[in-house]
Amino acid sequence: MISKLVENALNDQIRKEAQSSQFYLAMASWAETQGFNGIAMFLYTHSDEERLHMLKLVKFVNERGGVAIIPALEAPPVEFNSITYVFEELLNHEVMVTESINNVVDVCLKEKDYTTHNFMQWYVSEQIEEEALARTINDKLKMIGTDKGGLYLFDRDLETMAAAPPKV
Ligand code: OFO
Repeated sequence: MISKLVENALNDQIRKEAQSSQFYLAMASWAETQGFNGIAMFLYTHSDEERLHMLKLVKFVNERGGVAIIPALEAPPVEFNSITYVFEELLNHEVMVTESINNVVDVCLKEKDYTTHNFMQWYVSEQIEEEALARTINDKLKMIGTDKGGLYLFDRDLETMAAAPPKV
């Protein structure tokens, strides 16, 4: 059984994962309209992964005697300035999610909830990977700068990455 404080922290995380999925979906859709099909595929896949992160939390909360709350979501932007901006925003968003996960872990420790603490370790590792990936992508984009040929190859690279099966 989870405490009210742990339940609230997990429900807050459910909202953040759902919001991430929504945000990346908007990025994917915009990239698709700009002709970047590989980047769009990568972002669609990323959006799906965030939904799975949310779902995993929903099931855990309910399994542990709490009540998962399916949240209303803010509308994400329709337009993005550039591909560089999209991935800068993605990295900023992941950093915010990492902080939020650390906060859930903190609440678990304060409440001496070692079961939820253990469950959350998957998210801790996942964030290390996601932040690292987002940083690598941002570094590549910095190297590419305004080179159109570079961006074309980058788009193809991300298509290959998107084809990799999701980790759940
Ligand atoms: Fe759910 O891992 Fe990104 O936000």
